Amino acid sequence: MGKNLIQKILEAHLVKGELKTGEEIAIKIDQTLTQDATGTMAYLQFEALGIPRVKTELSVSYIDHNTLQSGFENADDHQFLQSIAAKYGIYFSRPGNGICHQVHLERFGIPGKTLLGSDSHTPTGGGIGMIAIGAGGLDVAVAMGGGPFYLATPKVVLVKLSGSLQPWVSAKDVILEVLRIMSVKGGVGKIIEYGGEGVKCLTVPQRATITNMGAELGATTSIFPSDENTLAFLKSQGRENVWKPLGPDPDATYDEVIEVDLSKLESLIAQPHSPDKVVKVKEIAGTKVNQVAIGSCTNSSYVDMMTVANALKGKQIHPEVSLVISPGSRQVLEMIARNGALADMISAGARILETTCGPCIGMGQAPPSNSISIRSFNRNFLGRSGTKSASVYLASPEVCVATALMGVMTDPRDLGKPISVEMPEKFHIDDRMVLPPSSDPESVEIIRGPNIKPLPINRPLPDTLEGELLLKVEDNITTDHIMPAGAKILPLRSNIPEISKHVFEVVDETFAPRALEKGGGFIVGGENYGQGSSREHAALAPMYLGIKWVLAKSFARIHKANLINFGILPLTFENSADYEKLSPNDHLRIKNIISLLKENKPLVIENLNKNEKTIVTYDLSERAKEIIIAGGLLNYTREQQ
Ligand code: MIC
Ligand code: SF4
Repeated sequence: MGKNLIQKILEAHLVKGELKTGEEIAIKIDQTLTQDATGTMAYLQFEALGIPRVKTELSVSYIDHNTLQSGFENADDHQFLQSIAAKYGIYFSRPGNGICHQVHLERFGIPGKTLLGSDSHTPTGGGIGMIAIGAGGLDVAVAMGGGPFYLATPKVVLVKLSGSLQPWVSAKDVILEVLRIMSVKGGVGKIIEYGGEGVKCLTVPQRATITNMGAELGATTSIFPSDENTLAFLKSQGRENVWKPLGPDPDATYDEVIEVDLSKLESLIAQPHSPDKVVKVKEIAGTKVNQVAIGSCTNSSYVDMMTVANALKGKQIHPEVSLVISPGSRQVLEMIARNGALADMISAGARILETTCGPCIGMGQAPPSNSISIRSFNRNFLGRSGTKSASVYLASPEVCVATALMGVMTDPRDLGKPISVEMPEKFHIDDRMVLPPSSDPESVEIIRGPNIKPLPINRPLPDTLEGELLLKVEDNITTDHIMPAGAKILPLRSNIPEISKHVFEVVDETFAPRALEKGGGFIVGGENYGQGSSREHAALAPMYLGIKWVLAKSFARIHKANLINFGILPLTFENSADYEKLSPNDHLRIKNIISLLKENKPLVIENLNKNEKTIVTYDLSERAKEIIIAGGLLNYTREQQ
């Protein structure tokens, strides 16, 4: 029987298990990436493993999230990361070099390889034919140490593209259409493989926009075949030597097939506060907009920037709109600076930001109260922009620039003659902002500023857990709800005692102090609990606050793995209707946990206030159970060593 592309790459990397849907497998990881917001913790964990040098083919540490440096914290983290990279054999992409996913695609991605990154948008690498997966920092630390990555064998969905994109319609509209069809939880437990005639009209950066935002489907990753377009991109980056053709067998089979006719697509937009609340731009055209932001790892490629610059050339943005633009990499910024496009942006009134995540993660440029902001980014979760009362929409750079010019939401077709930007035959190549590791690691001193606090260590799981239900939340709770980011909180990523004070702050400001006062407790959630980012702080900080289990209707993949890694039990209802039976402040108890887990039997929550019982189950591999019983992956790995 023919194989699909995913089966081929997974098989070539299989270390343990069998490729049967739902069964746990372990795969070899060729490359890793970290960014600074998750990296400090990942490298502290790598240190704790006691391995002298990374064992991957390539590991890169990027600085792109925390670059505001409004205090000493970010700058201290940068020094720590630079010194630890030099010591342990990791390439270091300096602040200013660009957003990890874009730089990795441009300079390091290789078709057919596996990439594990401590950032949920690592699947951007799928645009170049890699299996690129987002994970918690601890999983990435283990992979850097040569350990395999464990995952449940996903289903493979073929998104079959036909036709070609109409003028003014772009890659963002393709992924928004897939989000409209599948929803933010439609991809959980699945990998999305793109195929069909339509892939031929998409360049690597366009494909990367699509695989990047596949993270918003909850999918494990997304991938495109490696073909002539991949070769052309690698050639233009001076890296054609790493190209190889890769695709599914002609008789490959899939668990599900979704068809999208590119010719029929028009400009789409995701409404607040979820990337799947997608409508046609023309349905809401005319709505007044206060801010437009163009950039992020989703839409800041050379062609995106040139399209925006061409649309702005010789014009002025609307007087009531603030337009901010952040090119994705130094390569792109330097190219548009040299060819004059940057001057066209500046002249039109755009505010130019560093080549970093910036407003995407609330690092500056928070919009006004009750305003409308439209962004070429990938997430519009409540409060993520830094302004809780703002309404954030997501759309293509084409829609964004048209809106910035008109002051109201605008279908870019209204701008008239379409803009066509060719992919350059040669990109500007200058890797001097990527520092190779030291050839004399012994001599490297690791620099630790006062914001770098030691890792909190968890205790093994007790047999009886008793305490209070501290919080009950609804469906689709994101990691931005659990562990908010933004300019005030992100600098605390290497300081768990401090950052823990902000857990669930957007939902309930009393959560963290109550958890501390009561010595911990429990959380109940709805469907798709923990969707969004890979930040392990959404598990690590609750662990620090003493949270021992989270009971939800279902979990998002990365967050569930992070809960396990930090020894928090991810429980699910045997009967979803029991969600109604539990209320905040209920006093709860579970007994005989260890033996029941080992026997794979359901657990019973006794509600001591209401004198009721709730049966709860779990979907945990034997390894995951052992990790939780040990009190987390670090304890478990040490025990194994
Ligand atoms: C995000 O887009 O939410 C982030 C910030 O890049 C996160 C990582 C983090 O929280 O540091 C992600 O997507 O994993
Ligand atoms: Fe950075 Fe935003 Fe991309 Fe996350 S989604 S890596 S914050 S640009």
